[in-house]
Amino acid sequence: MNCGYVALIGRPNVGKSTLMNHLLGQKLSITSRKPQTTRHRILGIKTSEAGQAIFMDTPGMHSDEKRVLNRYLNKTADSTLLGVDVVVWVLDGLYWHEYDERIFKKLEAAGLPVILVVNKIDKIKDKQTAMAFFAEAKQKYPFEQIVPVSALKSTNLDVLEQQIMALLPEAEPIYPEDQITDRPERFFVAEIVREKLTRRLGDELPYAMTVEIELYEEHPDLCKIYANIWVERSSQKSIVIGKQGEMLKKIGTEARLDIEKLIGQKVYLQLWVKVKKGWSDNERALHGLGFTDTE
Ligand SMILES: Nc1nc2c(ncn2[C@@H]2O[C@H](COP(=O)(O)OP(=O)(O)OP(=O)(O)O)[C@@H](O)[C@H]2O)c(=O)[nH]1
Ligand SMILES: [Mg+2]
Repeated sequence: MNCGYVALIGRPNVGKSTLMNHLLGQKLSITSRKPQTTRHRILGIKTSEAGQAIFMDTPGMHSDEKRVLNRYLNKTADSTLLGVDVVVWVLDGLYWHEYDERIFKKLEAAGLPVILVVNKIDKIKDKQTAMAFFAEAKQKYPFEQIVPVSALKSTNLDVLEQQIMALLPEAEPIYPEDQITDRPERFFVAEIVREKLTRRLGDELPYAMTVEIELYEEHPDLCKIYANIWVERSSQKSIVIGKQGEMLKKIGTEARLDIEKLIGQKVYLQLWVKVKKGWSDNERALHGLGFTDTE
């Protein structure tokens, strides 16, 4: 049996989290149209007859390092390259971005086997251009494989999974076969609330929004959850609450339904919106909200 760690890396919004969820056959990592949706490294464990692949979804790598939060996200993505066995580099379609040069350098330095995944092929109509792009990519870097996929439609993911498995070292599984992640449920509860906020209000709310679980109480017939939504300005607070509280109610309902699915129990969810000025630029505030390490 093969077993090992697989880093999913790439620029924001290319579909890393969608890819991990579809490889696992379970929604674990939150996704949205807005870049920088993923903020923490998220482990997704897939055990099959061939062995165990431990995927690590990472925040997108990007060049804007002006804010403390952005630097934190890049550091998290970079540090994932330490201690993994295989790297899966995800691209959105058939083109390179100027920041990709930096990714090539990081990969060269890491010296790990790399699979290039060209994602969102459901949007690519021109096969000739695709073939030319793959040939060019082979010249650019000694990729182990170049695999076109559609993460969203689960196209070619079985092939990708086989290629990944073949590159993992021979080893016994690290995690029990029924375990799919290493984070507690309350972490994913906060993430689900953040997904609903990002999907509904991503354009209006900058990255300065985060979710903190204040109370998580499991009763035999109900799980009681209080969560704080932190924003930077009182104008953003009004946006989240909406006219007569309508927006917050919608977000709360959507989140509650997903949380109930995740934990398999009825949920009472109470959301509060709170203002903390300039948190995404203040190291101490970031730490207070759980961004405590560069894992
Ligand atoms: N058409 C199409 N869209 C996709 C595909 N994979 C992902 N997407 C969409 O691309 C957007 C970004 O997907 P994510 O999975 O959140 O991207 P990400 O790379 O994790 O982004 P960050 O966490 O921000 O770095 C979402 O709107 C997805 O639905 C695909 O194969 N085809
Ligand atoms: Mg993501």
